[in-house]
Amino acid sequence: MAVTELTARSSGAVAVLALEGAGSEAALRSLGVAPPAPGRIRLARLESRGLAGEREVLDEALVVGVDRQRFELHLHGSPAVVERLRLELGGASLASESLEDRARQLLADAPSEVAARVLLDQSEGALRRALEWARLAEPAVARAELRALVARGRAAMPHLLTPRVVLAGPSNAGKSTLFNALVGEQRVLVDAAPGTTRDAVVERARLGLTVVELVDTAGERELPDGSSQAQVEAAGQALARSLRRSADLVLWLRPADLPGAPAPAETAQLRLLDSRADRAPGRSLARPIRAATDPAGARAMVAELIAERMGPWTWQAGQAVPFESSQLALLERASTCLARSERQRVLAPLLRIAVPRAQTDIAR
Ligand SMILES: Nc1nc2c(ncn2[C@@H]2O[C@H](COP(=O)(O)OP(=O)(O)O)[C@@H](O)[C@H]2O)c(=O)[nH]1
Ligand SMILES: [Mg+2]
Repeated sequence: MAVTELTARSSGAVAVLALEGAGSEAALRSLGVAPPAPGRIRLARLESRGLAGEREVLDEALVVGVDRQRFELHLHGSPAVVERLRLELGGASLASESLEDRARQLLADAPSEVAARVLLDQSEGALRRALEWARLAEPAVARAELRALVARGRAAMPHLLTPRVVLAGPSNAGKSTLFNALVGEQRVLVDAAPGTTRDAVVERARLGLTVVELVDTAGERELPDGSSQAQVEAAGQALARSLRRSADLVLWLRPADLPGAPAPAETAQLRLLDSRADRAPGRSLARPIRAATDPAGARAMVAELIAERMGPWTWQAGQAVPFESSQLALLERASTCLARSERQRVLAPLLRIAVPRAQTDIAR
């Protein structure tokens, strides 16, 4: 369950707290309130029960049933009451720390130094401060800020997640040899007999400035039908095809010493490499790879292709950057609501971003 304040803290008037997610009904009951049905509003006394079972009235509030797992408490608004209720609901510490905590968690797996610096800034509160500022700003100013955040987050996202690079191509093209050269150890069996690699092998490898998730897959080749070996290999090829679809970059190897092997067309996501180039001296090749004889050269070429695929990215120290796609989605929604000047509806997503995960998600 997430607890968010839908109104800015002030000394008086009305404060609105939203309870959302699994456990929100139970939380209401713990305050002595029967959860109202969706669309119903009930005036209720919010009570706390002390250790000895004594009851204390915290506030009298309008309790609104938004849907089965979402309720709003319209309180009388003293900050002390709001704070106390948040504590009663177990939401206070979560709300004040989750964005920073989340950034800190992701920091451990940052794929590059730049990504680590950006996540460090967010773990120190850069994004939270920007959101709190936007929450209190005039709608037009807030909207401009949200749009800038969304644009910045979109540009940053590919750099904050570890890119997946899939090695593909016909059997015996030299995929596993290149994989070993990139990972820097003899991780995968290399064999002259086609079909040696049947499942997918995944390793993290640092290439240039970026750590990538590198995937070696089973090669494409005609299979003799019927045999159990052919079935295993066919499953490996199907897996390879699905991994290629999810890749940020596919490196398709075509053996230079076997010209004419079919290869797909290049796209932004797929690059062709001329593998086993040392076996084809004299042929002019666009991207010669000699993983067996020149692993360092192969690493340099792949690092360059990855950098090209990621594109340029400028970033300023200390800047607020949304760092997860769920945050981007919420900010986009908030900015649309602001455009329609639905101030109340803006605040909910803006605040929800501060509590990005319900407790069930945290447990996972
Ligand atoms: N001469 C030469 N042989 C290579 C090179 N890369 C791979 N091979 C050989 O090609 C064969 C198939 O290699 P492998 O990496 O298992 O291909 P895969 O089926 O695509 O994984 C093996 O005998 C390798 O030693 C290379 O750069 N130069
Ligand atoms: Mg292989």
